[in-house]
Amino acid sequence: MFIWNTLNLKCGQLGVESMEFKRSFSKNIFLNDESATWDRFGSYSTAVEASKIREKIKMPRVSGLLGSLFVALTVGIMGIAAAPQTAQSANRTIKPTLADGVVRHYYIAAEEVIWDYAPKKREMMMTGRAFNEDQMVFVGNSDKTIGRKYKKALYIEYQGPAFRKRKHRPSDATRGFMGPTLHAEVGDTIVVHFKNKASRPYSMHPHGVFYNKASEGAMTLDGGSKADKAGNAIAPGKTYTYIWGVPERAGPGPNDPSSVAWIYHSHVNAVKDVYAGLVGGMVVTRQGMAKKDGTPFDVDKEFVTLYLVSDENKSWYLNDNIRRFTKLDEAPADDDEFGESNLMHGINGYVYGNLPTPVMYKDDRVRFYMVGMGT
Ligand SMILES: [Cu+2]
Repeated sequence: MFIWNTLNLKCGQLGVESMEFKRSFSKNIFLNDESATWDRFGSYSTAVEASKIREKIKMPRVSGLLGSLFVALTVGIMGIAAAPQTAQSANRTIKPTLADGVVRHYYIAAEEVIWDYAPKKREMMMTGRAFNEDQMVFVGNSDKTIGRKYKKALYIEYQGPAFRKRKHRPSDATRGFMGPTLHAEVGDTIVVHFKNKASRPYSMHPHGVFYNKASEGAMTLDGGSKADKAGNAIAPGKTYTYIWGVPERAGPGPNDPSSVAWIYHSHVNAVKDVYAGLVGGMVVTRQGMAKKDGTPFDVDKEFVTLYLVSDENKSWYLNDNIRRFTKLDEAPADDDEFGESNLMHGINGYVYGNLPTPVMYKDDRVRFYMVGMGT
């Protein structure tokens, strides 16, 4: 039994669906040798969480007209507060979107890495065997084809403002080339401290949540002051603070489960940036339904999955990849086969079943957030 919900989002290129497996459905499936990895990451302690949940439910809920007033007020305050864009000054002035919300800080860098679409080097959907001829079109490296590895730019999460130590989360095992999943409860404010460690300008632009112009993270031609445009494109080496409110409309609707998914992505050139790899998920939990970390308390494990044909022909790094991995100097003109070889049909950046198996246990309550972009 599933619960489905579908949202059609404003960028037009994207649909998000979230699917909840009921307890009985997850019985003994997907148990395999990767379970050990998950154990090492730890699992949720249900007893502790249950007492927190009870406390949470007793909390009065700000809603309706009062809630809207709070949003309007806070939005007004944020509009003024968001102008100074250093991390330090922003930390002092940022308020949660609703009075009982919290401010959640994330430290995220854009970094150039070599990504492997098929690290298991085998077809893992059916046979576990070496790639056949048809599959080698996409994953085979030759003088004229790039193969399974590409230079990409990805969002990488760090522990703090020094951007020195990376942050690791249980969801890392399956999120592949997606950026870290941002979590928030309705009423919170998300603060992203973004550092561009890549070689060209990038940004972070969210769907679903509230932002003023300075935190939109998109190249737009709608006027606006210099301060309004400061977050549009962050130059290499620079840092920027994006402030995103999480009003009620960003959360689940009345018939949704306790959380819904959105995405964020770089939007200097949305198409080229996303195909370069700069995209991540964001989960908003209904007010009163979140654990301390923002994840929904009625779910034990979440998997964010992005179904995307990564068109490496449209990535900023196509020429880099050609020079690095082939004997060509540039993309051959009118060569359909070359173009085809760079269309990577993947889930979270893994092709042919190379996505690490999502592991769940009997009685786990599991939620999949299924995100589709591109074609
Ligand atoms: Cu978008």
